[in-house]
Amino acid sequence: MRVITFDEFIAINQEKHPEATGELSGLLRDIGLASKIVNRDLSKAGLVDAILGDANEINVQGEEVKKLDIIANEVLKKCLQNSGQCCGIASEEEEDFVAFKNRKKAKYVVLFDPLDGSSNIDVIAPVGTIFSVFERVSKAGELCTLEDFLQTGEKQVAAGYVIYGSSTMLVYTTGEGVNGFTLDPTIGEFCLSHPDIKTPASAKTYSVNQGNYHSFPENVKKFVDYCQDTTDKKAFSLRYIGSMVADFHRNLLKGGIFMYPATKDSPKGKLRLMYECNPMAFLQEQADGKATNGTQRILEIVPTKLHQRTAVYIGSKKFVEMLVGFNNVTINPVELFDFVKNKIFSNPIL
Ligand code: AHM
Ligand code: MG
Repeated sequence: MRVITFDEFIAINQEKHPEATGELSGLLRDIGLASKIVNRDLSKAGLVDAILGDANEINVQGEEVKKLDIIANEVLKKCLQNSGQCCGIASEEEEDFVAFKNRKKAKYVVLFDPLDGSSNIDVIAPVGTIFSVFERVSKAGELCTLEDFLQTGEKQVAAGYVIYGSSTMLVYTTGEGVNGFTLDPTIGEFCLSHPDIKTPASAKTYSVNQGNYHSFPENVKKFVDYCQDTTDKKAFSLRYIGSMVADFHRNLLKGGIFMYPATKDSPKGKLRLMYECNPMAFLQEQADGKATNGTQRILEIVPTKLHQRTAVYIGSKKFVEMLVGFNNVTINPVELFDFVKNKIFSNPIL
């Protein structure tokens, strides 16, 4: 079977668009390169902790040992600045956006979470890099501005993530479907392994930090009750890693719903609109799924600040519709199954 690398795939797609200048292609290739560097550094994470010392300590070479999320942030920032196609970045790890003074002519801004779920590194669970690309709205030739970053998710021109797990995989969209590439470490290339990913419309996996149950909104409680209700022999499975990229990736491929509602500790939701929810929502919609904050499509939320948080419910279409439907239900959990069967699905999933 012929192997198609990520770079090749981007070039093939570019040819389908005679108007394309190659700038976005170049930018995506540079994000691919940055993620390979992050992947290399992550593979040494155990060694760094055990042998070289923790963050804020000095290693044997007399250098400060940095936390991996700081390293990942620096790697992405440098690769994007070198890229020539990016006039500025905003990162979950930076307080403010960074305008690249030497890249005033570049067309794109990139927002990213350099290492999502980084608390999982200590226990060798999967983590990821999430990115979101917008075309700037300010004038090329000048420094980019906050307005370039604070655009609604609908305006994204590309988005994706890299999951560093048992394999490393890059998944991205430019609005023409979702494709996944697995890193072949022997040749150092991301190779097309998951073409045209579509999420099953319904499934039996739900992902949520159920420890927060008592502070969930009522509809989320009802939904969780429904998933646990055994009266009709349903077999839902709770799967929650606590690393959005990993939970999202599983549900994207197999179907399911990922939820992070507003809770007592995070009254506006925990996850960030610009670095986590928007890019994942773009991918999920391109894979035939849905993403909402409970009342509004994630991609339509008008951002007011870079680090804005939101509740998020994302995944298989029917699951997300069911959850939103529970907003209007006042019946008890035992009756929920009938409600779902009669009111939400014309063809029941079960
Ligand atoms: P981070 O960006 O600081 O790593 O935090 C985001 C992570 C997500 O990956 C994950 O879905 C969520 O936090 C888990 O939160 P919790 O431990 O509250 O369930
Ligand atoms: Mg994160």
